[in-house]
Amino acid sequence: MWRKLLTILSAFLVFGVANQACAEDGYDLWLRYQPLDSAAKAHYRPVLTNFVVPNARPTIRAATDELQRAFKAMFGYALVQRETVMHDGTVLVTRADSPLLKGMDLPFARLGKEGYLIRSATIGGNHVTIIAGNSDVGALYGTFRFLKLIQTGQPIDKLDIIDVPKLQVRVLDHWDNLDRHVERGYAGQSLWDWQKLPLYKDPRYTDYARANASIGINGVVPNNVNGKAEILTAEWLEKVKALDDVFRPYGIKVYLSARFSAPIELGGLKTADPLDPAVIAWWKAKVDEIYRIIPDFGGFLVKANSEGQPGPADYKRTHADGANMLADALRPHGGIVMWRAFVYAAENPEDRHKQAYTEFQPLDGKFRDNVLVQVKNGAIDFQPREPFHPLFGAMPKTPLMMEFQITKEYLGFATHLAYLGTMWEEALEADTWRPGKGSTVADVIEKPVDADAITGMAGVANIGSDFNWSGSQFDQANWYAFGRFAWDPQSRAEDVARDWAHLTWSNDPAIAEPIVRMMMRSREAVVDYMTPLGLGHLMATGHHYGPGPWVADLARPDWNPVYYHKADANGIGFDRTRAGSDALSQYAPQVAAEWGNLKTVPDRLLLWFHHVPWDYRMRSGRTLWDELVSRYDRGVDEVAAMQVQWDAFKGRIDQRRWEEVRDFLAIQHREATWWRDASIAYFQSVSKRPLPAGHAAPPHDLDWYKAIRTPYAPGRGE
Ligand code: BDP
Repeated sequence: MWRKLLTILSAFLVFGVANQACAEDGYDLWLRYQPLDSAAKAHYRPVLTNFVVPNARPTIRAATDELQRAFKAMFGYALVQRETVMHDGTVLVTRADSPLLKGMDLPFARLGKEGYLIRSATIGGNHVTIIAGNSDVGALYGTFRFLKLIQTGQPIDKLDIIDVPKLQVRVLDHWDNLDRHVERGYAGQSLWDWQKLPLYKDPRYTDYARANASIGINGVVPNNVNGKAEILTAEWLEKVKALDDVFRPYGIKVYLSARFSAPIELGGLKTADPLDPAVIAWWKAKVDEIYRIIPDFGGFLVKANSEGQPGPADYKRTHADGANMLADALRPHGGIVMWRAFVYAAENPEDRHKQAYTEFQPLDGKFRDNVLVQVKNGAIDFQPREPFHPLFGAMPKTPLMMEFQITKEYLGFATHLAYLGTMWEEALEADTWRPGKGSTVADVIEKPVDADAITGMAGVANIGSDFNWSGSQFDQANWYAFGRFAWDPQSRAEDVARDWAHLTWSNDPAIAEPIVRMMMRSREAVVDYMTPLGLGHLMATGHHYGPGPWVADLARPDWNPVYYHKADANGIGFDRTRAGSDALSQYAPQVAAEWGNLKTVPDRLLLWFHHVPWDYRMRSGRTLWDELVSRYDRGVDEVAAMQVQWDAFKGRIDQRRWEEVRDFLAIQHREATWWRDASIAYFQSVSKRPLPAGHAAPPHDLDWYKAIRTPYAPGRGE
């Protein structure tokens, strides 16, 4: 009787657990390791029965732990672990110098520090799979790639793969404050529970590190660029060290945002002048202290003289003076400085588009070689669409790193489905024409300015305490894509989307392919319903939530949307040609010629560079006004189409994630309509044109939209 009860009970438990495993919530990201069906198991088993752990170095251990975790989840039982001797079906995760690889002619010379190879081979008569790099982290990256092959149902019996990252520093910038508020964060609070660190290390830190390592991210800046100096005190450095201890096995270095005035705030000095000997000595001592606590510390990220942050200009010094002083302190330890070029001076009446170039370009060649200048993809500020930043290609003697924003400050926060891979691809494949045709932004950031120069890419993270990490299921794709583009800036957005869709949703093409199509069109939809035809910076004040094209009363001219669209009775758009601000002259002549000419400028950048009459005839044959209205509607229609597509997946995707996406799409549709209606109501009040036939009038008058207030929208700035 008892035995019977136990059987029933255990059956219930097993059933309960299995059921739970099916109830996905997004926590597992793209590392879901779904159980394989018996055909797939039978297919893989001969190649995958055991693995060798030749040593217990932490990174190799992390790799084999991952292998085991994945194997258990996908196959339902553990791999056999061996010490050295190999058998058929062994996976060998190791380094180039392993005695087990002795006498084999493997192409390690091509792998650099972090690259890997995956090779099906025969050793001592046994069929084995070698996953190896010159470093342990190479082997770890290879392991994740190997697992991806299985997750996506690829064959693994005749492998010959080599992959090497094209950029060295692949870093996530968290805009997280010490009180856990995340500036421009829409995924809950900061992941870093500073209050409980260093003694309590949330297991999520390990899962975060796994996710990063799986896509090759090798650096983390845990604190905001608008940072407090306290992070540099001994008490906080101990907390940072605790994070670093978790991240190290995953090949991830910790960097810190450094507040330029820290010598005053923490050191009690009267100045932070980068040429002052006491300031230099303070930073040197501080850096030495950091390395005593965190020996593999990566270096500093600095936002200086931008949006109220202190910096070298406070002492009439240049950005190079400031960056070099920190670089000198870091150099003996191998640390670097990532110095941001996102600057626009408070009193400068120059077109904001031009200011970073004006300030930085003359400093080309003046930075120490352990400084990277970190440049946003566009010259204004992460808008849904911007032309590439004119600094790319214009500082050939200075390592420039790309800064993308993964968090969607300007693309609908967490709820709008907007895959950013297409936006980044557009920026990276843009031709700078410097020095000549075919020199894309990707080429500029990839090609070291000299043999030892550093290269890199930074992404402003979209990660927080939400169970799904990124605020929405689809925003995980942007974290994933960032890693892929940082690894290889020539990646194709569609391939990346497809990989992600397979890993995250399903290997069934009937599900994955429509998802890829949704993703590929999604960013353009946002552009259409928020800022079509090259418009930009039209959002409401402060939190940047919702439309505010009418805003004209902010302290600085270039904080006001009216500054950007310049709509008046005659037309709309910012004239950046020679007749206007001449920002175009900061680009190579060929680029300036193409974009400066109404006949050749692409529609997508028209109003970014030109002020155009409302009745201007577009390529479509419509007037500019009619085209503008139809773009707004096209954007909203696209969201409606995504809703229809998603509804068709009902019952074919796990319930909880499906419902979340369905509801978020409904929010997106409502907000897209709000953007469309408010923008049309406003621009019509200026253009005084009737709406083209077939396009509905906004349901409310302009004042109604202007009166909308959302003071508690998340992610506010500091
Ligand atoms: C803007 C954000 C602001 C950031 C700033 C930056 O609105 O919160 O501090 O960029 O990049 O996009 O420093």
